[in-house]
Amino acid sequence: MAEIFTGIPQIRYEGPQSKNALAFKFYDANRIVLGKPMREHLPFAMAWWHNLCNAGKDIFGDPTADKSFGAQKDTMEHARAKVDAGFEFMQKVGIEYFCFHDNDLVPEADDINETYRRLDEITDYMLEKMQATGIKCLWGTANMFSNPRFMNGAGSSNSAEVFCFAAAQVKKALELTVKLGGRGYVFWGGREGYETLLNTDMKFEQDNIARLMRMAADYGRSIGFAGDFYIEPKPKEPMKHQYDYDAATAIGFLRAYGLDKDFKLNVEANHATLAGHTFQHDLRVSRINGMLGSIDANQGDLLLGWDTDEFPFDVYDATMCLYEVLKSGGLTGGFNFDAKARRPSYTYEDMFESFILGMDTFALGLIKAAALIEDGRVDAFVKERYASYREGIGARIAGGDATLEECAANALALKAPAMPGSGRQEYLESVVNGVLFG
Ligand code: XUL
Ligand code: CO
Repeated sequence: MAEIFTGIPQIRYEGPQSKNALAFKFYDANRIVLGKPMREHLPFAMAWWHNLCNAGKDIFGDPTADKSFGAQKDTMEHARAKVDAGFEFMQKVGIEYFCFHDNDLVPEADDINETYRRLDEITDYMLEKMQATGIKCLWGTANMFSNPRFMNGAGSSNSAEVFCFAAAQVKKALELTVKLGGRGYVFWGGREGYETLLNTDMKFEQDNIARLMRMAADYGRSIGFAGDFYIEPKPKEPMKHQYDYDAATAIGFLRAYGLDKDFKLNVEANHATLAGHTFQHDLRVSRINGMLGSIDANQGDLLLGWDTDEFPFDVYDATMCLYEVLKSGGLTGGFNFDAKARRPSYTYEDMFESFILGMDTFALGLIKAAALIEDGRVDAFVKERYASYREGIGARIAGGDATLEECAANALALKAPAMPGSGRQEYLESVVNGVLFG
């Protein structure tokens, strides 16, 4: 099989002084951080859809990049060419995982039976490549938002026929995830939401989404899927309002429907910021609820109100992300670059340089988060801030032993509380700057 990315070498670590655009400056796979090599802290994944399918088309313009990889678009030959390109790419950039939607892999046929057949054929080919290279599947999912049948959602569709088609896609995508040894299975609620409540039975739609997820979990376990299911929260886009708005909403939903034993969250940076949170906020909400499973690593543009899916370069955000991941004891999933090069960055070199940027940013985030934890001043400050709950009435409150009368009696005896202590935000921010740039 002919090389596709000719002229692009194996990407290697050359260190921060390197000026070589096609080398890592910070991602050094074998460097030990907090007792573990970087590659184990950072199981990076390539998103099939952005890297191999997206050619820069937007609502105002045609594609700018050529992702045909020498084949006629929308044929099985093209599907195979994408496999060839994908595996060559992952090997050259040195990432060990990929994520996929069913229809990233093959063109959808008019008859779902034929789509199933195409999926079987392409995953046989992928499996051969996986065995030859050691590259693995991080997670699979079904695209239940592009086809017009899903205009009103999948699990939340008003049409029971559409619900069945969604179920058929989930069933197959789960089987393929098991076949490819995927660690996880994702539900991103693409159009699981509404445009207007005037035509929407919100309760019924949410009940039905939960029914679809319950069916998927039961079926997945019955065919030997031992990994985690994930919900990927997003507040809006494409729908005006999506049911899995943010981490807190998704966790509430999972608990309300008894799905929290099978599901965790796949937190995407740009989705958190669209919800009006920081990336770290949604990671923290997930972590403290034992629900932080996997991450879609990208970033948005805070001046824009949509999902730009940029490759991450914000080291502050990456540091705070890795801080949450380290405190969580790692991920059951990994870091999927659900990110695309900007439309004017349309060359093969841009594909590689995008991943180098993203991987270097997260490597820096890991190094700096470990340094922040080892430095200890932020953690010590937070611990000290709540010191009043470690003795006396505070310890009784924190232990769940105090009554309302007892607390009130304490207040009456004090007459007025002391000032609660400075929050020292500016000091803490300067500690972070010192760790990042000192
Ligand atoms: C869309 C998005 C999806 C999911 C998988 O915003 O993030 O690509 O990650 O369906
Ligand atoms: Co995503």
